[in-house]
Amino acid sequence: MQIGLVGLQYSGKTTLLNTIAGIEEDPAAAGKKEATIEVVKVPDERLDKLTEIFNPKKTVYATIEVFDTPGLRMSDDGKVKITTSFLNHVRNNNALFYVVRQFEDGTVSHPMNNIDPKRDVEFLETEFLLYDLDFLERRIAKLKKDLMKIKDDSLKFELSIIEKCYAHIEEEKPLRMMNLSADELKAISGFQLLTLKPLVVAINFDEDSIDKVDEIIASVKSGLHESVEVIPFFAKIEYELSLLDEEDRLSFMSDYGIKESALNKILNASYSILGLQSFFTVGEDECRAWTIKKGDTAQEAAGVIHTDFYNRFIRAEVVHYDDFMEHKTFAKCKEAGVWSLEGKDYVVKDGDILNIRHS
Ligand SMILES: Nc1nc2c(ncn2[C@@H]2O[C@H](COP(=O)(O)OP(=O)(O)O)[C@@H](O)[C@H]2O)c(=O)[nH]1
Ligand SMILES: [Mg+2]
Repeated sequence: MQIGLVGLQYSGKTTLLNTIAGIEEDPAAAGKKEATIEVVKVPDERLDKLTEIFNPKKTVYATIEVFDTPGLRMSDDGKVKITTSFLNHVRNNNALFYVVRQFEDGTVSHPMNNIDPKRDVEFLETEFLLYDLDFLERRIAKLKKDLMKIKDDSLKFELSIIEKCYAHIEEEKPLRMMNLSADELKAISGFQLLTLKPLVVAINFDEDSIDKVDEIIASVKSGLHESVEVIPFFAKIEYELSLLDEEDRLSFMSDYGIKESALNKILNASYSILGLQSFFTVGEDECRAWTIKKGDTAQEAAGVIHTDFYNRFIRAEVVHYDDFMEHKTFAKCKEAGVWSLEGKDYVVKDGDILNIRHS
């Protein structure tokens, strides 16, 4: 799963990525670096507790790939433009985080010259709408041309959906606001339409604006669909704190009034907008957290571990993490009746501990 940090140049994307990935950065590279991708470990206290109990040779956390897209800059004509290379990076992201800037710093220029996070969000939304509109327009023309040559029901179906999407975007509404059916979504999923991607807005605050966080978030939120999450973070402060040891970091964070780390906020928002959840596998060799979608079945979960487990699935042994922590061994879980043997259609719950039986 890949999330993309997108935004104007100097909004704090690279600082944010360095903070959550624990990278020490050369200040000279600020604002200029090419796109990078980091694999970020998903902290999970439940996995830490399971590790204490099983004492395995190896503990493997779930990971999420975070993509740092090169920022959009002002071009010679004084306009900020979306480039093809930018779009090529963003197209593959499963969810987008608009990183916009509230911090004031005279030494760091803003491509649009003044600080206005709401305007920056609107700018990104408008550019992405225009991109989708243009794409859909060209697709409609092509489908119509093809349909004159051949009568094909699947092409006709596609055209009807694309026209519906086009009409929606013409009203300046992002595609993620449409309630498309699973079939409709499937028909257009290959196009990587930008406004269809789940969205989180992340606002980068500085020390001086901590008091204004709620007010600014409410103002940015007011222009967006209710499904869009808006989260605050403090790139510079948190980057500096990330270089300290854990104890100092937590104590300084609370001094600043920062309740939750940027890493936690980003991961929680990602899991929530993408509808993800975790399950665990445990043993003396390895304790591990795996990421699946909410609603996935035991067989689908098995397939995430190994395709063979999917193909040769027989049953899944299931104990929920909470039950396991109460009883501490599988034998006691069985006695207490909280251990079960489930078939392939069992819907996995967040925090299930699974052992897959396969042939
Ligand atoms: N004063 C201040 N500077 C920041 C903050 N966040 C980022 N910066 C600085 O702004 C510049 C651009 O940040 P960077 O993360 O490279 O932005 P990007 O272009 O979006 O990747 C760097 O010099 C950062 O140190 C902040 O909250 N406060
Ligand atoms: Mg950058």
